[in-house]
Amino acid sequence: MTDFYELMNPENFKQNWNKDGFFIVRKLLDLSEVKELKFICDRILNRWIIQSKNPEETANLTNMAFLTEPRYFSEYPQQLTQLLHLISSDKILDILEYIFDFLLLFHNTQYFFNPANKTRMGDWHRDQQFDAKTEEIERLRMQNTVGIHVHIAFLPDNNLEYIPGSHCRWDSSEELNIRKGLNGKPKNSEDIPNSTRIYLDVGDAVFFNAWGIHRGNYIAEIPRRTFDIIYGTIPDWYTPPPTCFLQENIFAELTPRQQLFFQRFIDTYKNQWSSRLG
Ligand SMILES: O=C(O)CCC(=O)C(=O)O
Repeated sequence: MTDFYELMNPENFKQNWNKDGFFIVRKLLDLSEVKELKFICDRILNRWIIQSKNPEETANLTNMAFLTEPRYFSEYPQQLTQLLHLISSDKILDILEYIFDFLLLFHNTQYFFNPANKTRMGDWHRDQQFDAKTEEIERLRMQNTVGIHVHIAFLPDNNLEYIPGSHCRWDSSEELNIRKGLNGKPKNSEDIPNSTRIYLDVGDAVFFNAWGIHRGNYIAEIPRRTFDIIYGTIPDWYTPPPTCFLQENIFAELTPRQQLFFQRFIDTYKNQWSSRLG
């Protein structure tokens, strides 16, 4: 078994993060970890599809969110612990602490999968654009906050495309036309310049800046199973839902560092959660 810390080169990670907006960590997880986590996430994905209003349509989506919702774990509490272990694992937190000189918060989880039969290329976007009414708001979010995706491949995955360096600058006019679908440009145009495709093998992870220009491709015929964890600073435009984090006793098997990590998430949002519930 490869020692993860032997493979790590945090100085390169930091350089790539600053220059390109992403870096790849090979073999973040070993094959046995992937096997167990894929089993759990596939079970949740299947349940989410079956319990949806229209399972046929749902199976043609590209990802699901909120895998830590309590409804998935009433019969399998241990599996929730396994997911929480991964989200707050030393491997990931060590890297995040190395890249940033302030603490990041947990935000959410997603699971990307190949659609059942509707292949399509995704739209180019920056995550902070959603619900931003003006460009000024987008730019302020980009300057003042951090959003980071950690995609972990459970199967080989080359579906993510990213424009290196776009995380720390505004769009060129060509990019803006595509991203906003202006002047006859489709939002999923193949013509966007300077994009790069990210290749992940089983167990590899890419850490990418959610504010850079990126997109996914969704190919029905090629199985895709990529777990995504989102970390960041507090977004003032969105409150993540509590999922499992209002339940008692979910941290019993976590280390003190892990408990502290999730407690910060709970403390940040608990007032907003209780005012919504109340
Ligand atoms: O990997 C993908 O399919 C795209 C991910 C993405 O666009 C996102 O998470 O914002």
